[in-house]
Amino acid sequence: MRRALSLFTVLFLTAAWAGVALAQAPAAPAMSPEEFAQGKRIYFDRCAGCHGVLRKGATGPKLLPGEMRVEGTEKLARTITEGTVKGMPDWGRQGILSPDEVTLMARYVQEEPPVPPELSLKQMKDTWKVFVEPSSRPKKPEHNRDWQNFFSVTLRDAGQVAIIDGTTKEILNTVNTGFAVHISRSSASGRYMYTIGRDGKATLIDLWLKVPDKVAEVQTCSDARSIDTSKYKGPAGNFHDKYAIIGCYWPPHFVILDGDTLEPQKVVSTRSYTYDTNEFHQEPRVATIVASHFKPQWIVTIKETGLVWLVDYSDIKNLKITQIETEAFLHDGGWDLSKRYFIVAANQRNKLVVVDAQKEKLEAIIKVGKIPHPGRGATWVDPQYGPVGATVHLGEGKIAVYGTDPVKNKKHAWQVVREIEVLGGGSLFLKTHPKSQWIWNDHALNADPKVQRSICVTAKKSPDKVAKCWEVSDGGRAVHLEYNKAGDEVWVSVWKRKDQQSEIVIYEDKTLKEKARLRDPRLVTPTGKFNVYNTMKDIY
Ligand code: DHE
Repeated sequence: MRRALSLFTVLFLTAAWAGVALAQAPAAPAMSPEEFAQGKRIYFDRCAGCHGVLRKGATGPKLLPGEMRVEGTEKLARTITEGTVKGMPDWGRQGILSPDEVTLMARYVQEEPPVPPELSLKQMKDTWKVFVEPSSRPKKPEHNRDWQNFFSVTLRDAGQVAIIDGTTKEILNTVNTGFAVHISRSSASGRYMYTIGRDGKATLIDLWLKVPDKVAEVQTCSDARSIDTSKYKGPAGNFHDKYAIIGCYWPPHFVILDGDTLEPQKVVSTRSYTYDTNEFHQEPRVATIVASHFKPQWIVTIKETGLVWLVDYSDIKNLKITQIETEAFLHDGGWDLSKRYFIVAANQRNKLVVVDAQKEKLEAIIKVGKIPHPGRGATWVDPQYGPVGATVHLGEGKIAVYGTDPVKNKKHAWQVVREIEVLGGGSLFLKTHPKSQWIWNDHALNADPKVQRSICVTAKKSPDKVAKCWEVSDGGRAVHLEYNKAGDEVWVSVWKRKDQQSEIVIYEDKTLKEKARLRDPRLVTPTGKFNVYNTMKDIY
């Protein structure tokens, strides 16, 4: 007769098995505390975004110490130097990590990952600084510039953003922010620009000051990618510019802050269960956040659990969150033309998720190409299919165009209606404007240097194939496209290494002719560019 194993026996066997497994894995190579600290910093800067803080994997595979020790330092160093076909950058070959740093990282990932601390509201408040109190800020702009045409430009490796006057093309200020600012978002009024660093430091910039500058800052986490503001006016205009929200990778939570001062008000953990198998997840990171123009509502996407949370900010003491089950690995997204539907990439699932923000439910899931990466996407009216949206892809060279009008174009709604071939994969962003005849796209992460620095345009009138592609510069990566307020210029970053001179190239949209080339020693590694008017109105 089979006898059931006692709990003691099970525990003993499990412990013994774990001990054997551990004993079989080679020991991690020794590291000094200084080397470990350097590895921790480089891991955070370059690796955590894809592999996760706990190294349990996300966009990239898991890097658990036992398995890494089996791989060994030499093989790991080769991968870090050469990258992988699955999309890991060739850090060594690009010269971003020196050979010594590559070896250090190959050793570091064999160590147990350190778990960064959680952050309480009190700890956040301890980092909070107001440089100019709201009562001391100007009541109207202190300059005669068209501030709605300012651009906030990420200077990634300088830990700054540049505020550039889109009309005169002058750099008005370079503002010290968090490390490697990921995005800038405008307040509903447009007067303030909010930035979020990868290190979780948020900065509030007042564009009405004589020289636009930061008026407050706070650190709400140690790893973050998203920030937005309250864009719903409300019956008495009482929500405009009232709140900001920050989405964090680590700790996995979002934080609601006062819009004028960045004083943290409330922290909400995103740790919960995956939408499909209901397994607990320790590190479900906040990916894109967008603000509704029609309701006091933020759309907060939780990457690993595959849940889209609709956060009602009308009463933050009695916060209401609607949790919508969608698909895992949510990443970047934005509104459709009507701003009723929110569309986000589930990038590792090769899908786009569509949420109806009005009815507060999942509307559709669209199968697209390999690793879609829309940024906020591009939206326009197609001659045949009516209102459409589009995404580019990291994994293949195509733009997928899908219908977004379930009322007048029901047959095509949430179906891919066109596939436009571009120069190759590695595309990060595409953009258009209601006044433009073109859809622009980049290929910033393509492996071929010529393609990396090339962009293409497709005509809305004849969208079956790209109309023109060209190299923006003789080096670097051409990345991220943004229109000016009038919708007649397109700005493209030429992102070079920190020790090289990067550029911002400005094209006349109508003729595609180069209009200006901004070269300035202050433009260190420019990437994302955010025009105040277009960001405030969600025009893309
Ligand atoms: Fe981004 C948007 C995450 C790497 C430039 N990026 C986003 C968003 C997320 C995200 C979740 C959506 C924010 C929102 O809308 O609220 N990005 C990540 C990563 O996890 C990843 C893959 C790795 C990492 O370690 O950060 C990553 N991103 C990059 C880059 O390397 C880019 C090209 C250069 C840079 O400056 O870091 C980059 N990401 C951007 C930009 C946007 C963005 C410019 C905003 C696009 C827009 O038009 O709104």
